[in-house]
Amino acid sequence: MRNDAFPDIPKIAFEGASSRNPLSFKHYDENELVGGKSMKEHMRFGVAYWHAMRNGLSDPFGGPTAQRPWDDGSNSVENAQNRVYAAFEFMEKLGAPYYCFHDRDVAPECNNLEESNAALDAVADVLEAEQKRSGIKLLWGTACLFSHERYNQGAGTSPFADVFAYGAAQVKKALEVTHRLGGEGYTFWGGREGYSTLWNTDMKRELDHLAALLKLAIEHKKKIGFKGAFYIEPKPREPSTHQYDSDAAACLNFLREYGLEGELTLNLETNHATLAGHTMMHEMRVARDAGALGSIDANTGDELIGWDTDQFPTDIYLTTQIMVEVLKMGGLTTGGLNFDAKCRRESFEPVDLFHAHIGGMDAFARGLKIAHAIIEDGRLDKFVDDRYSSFNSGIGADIEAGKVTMEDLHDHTVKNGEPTTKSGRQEMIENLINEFI
Ligand code: XUL
Ligand code: CO
Repeated sequence: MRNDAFPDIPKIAFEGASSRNPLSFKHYDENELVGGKSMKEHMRFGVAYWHAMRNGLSDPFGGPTAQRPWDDGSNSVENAQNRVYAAFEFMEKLGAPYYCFHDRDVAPECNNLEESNAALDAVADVLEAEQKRSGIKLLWGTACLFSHERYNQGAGTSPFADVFAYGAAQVKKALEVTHRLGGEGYTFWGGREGYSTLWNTDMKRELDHLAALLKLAIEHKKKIGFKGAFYIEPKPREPSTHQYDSDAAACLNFLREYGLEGELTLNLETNHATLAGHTMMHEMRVARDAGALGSIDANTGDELIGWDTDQFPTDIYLTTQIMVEVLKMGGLTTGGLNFDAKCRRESFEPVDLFHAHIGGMDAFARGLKIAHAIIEDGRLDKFVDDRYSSFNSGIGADIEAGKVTMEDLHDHTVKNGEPTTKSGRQEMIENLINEFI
C-alpha cells in the first residue's frame, strides 16, 4: 500500500440523494438490501484495468491526454508494479470489489515469451499482495491477442500456425496467472478473430481453429484445476470488418456447432450490442433464454458517433433494463458488472476516473431498485403471462406439447374460423415502466 496516487481524494462515501458532493454516492449504498441481498452482492462491480490504468484517452485524430502522475511512461516492470499500487488505491477509495485485466495491461510485452511471462509473474506478485491486503478480487482475466503486430490477421484464426501457437501460449500463461490470483472467470474476446475481406479468407478453417483454441484452453483449465467460468464476448466488428463472435446468437451457434455449450457462457457488452444493431436488453434476453448469461461489460455507446466509444453508463432506462434481466436470471453468480468504459479525452485528470465510476455505480443502483420494484409490482409479468395464455389450454397447450398434426390444425381452423387477437398495449406498458423511473 502506498496511498500517494490520489492524495486529495478520500474514500467515497454514500451520502444519499440530497448530497451535493460530487465525490459521493447518491444512490449506491453497498450495504443496502434490495430484495434481501446487498447492492454490493447484486452488482459485483469491476474496474477494467485496461481503461482505468492504461488508456491514455487518445482517439483516431489525436494522441493521449490522460494525466497519470504515478506512471513514468516507461515499459519497465517496475513501472507496471507501481501502477498496481495506484490501481488498488483507486479501487479501494471507490469501493469496487472486483477488477479485470488483460495480461498486457498489467505487465509489459518483452523481447520474447519467456521474458514476458517472467514480467507477468513479477507483477502478479504485487497484484496478489494487494488483493490480499485490500480484499479486492479478480473478476476475470484475459490475454490480449490483438495489439501486438504478430496478431495483425488474428490469433486463433490467423492463417499462420506459429501465430496460433503464440496466442495459445499466451492464453496458457494468462489462465495460470488468473488461477493463481483466484480469478472467478476468464474471458475470450477475439479482437481480430474475423476477417477484413472474404476474398483471402478460408472461413471454415478459421472457425475450426478458433474452436480448437477454446478446446485447448478448456483442457488446460481442467489440468491446472481452474474452477472459474469461461466467457466468450460478442462484438460484430472493429477492429475486424466482421468478427466471428458477432452477437449473442452467433456465439451461441458457434458454441453449439463445436460442442462447447456448457463450457462457456457469454460476457455481454452494451456498446457491442448496439454495434450489432441490437439493444443490450435483446442480447441479454437471448443469452438468458439459453441459460448462458455469464457476465456484463457495463458501458454505453454514443449514438451520434457510431464506433465503440466505451462510455460510462448513465442512462437509468438502460441500467433498469439490464438489472431486470439480471434479476430475472436469478442474479449474477461468477460474473459481475465490469466497467469496460473510459473517460472522454477531454476528461483527463485523475479525479475524472472517480466521477466516471461513481456515476456508473449510482446509475446501476437506481436501475437495480427500479427493476426490483417493477418485478415486485407484478403488473408487467402478469400482462406478458396473459398475452400468451391461449397456449395454456386447448389447442395452444397441444401445440406446445407437440401433440398436434397439421390435419388437427386444419380441422381446428375450419371449425373456429377467423381468430381474434388483442392489443399488444406497447404504449400502456411503456407508461407503466415510466411509473417506476
Ligand atoms: C473490446 C473489449 C475488450 C474485452 C476484453 O471492445 O470489450 O476490452 O472486454 O478483451
Ligand atoms: Co469488453
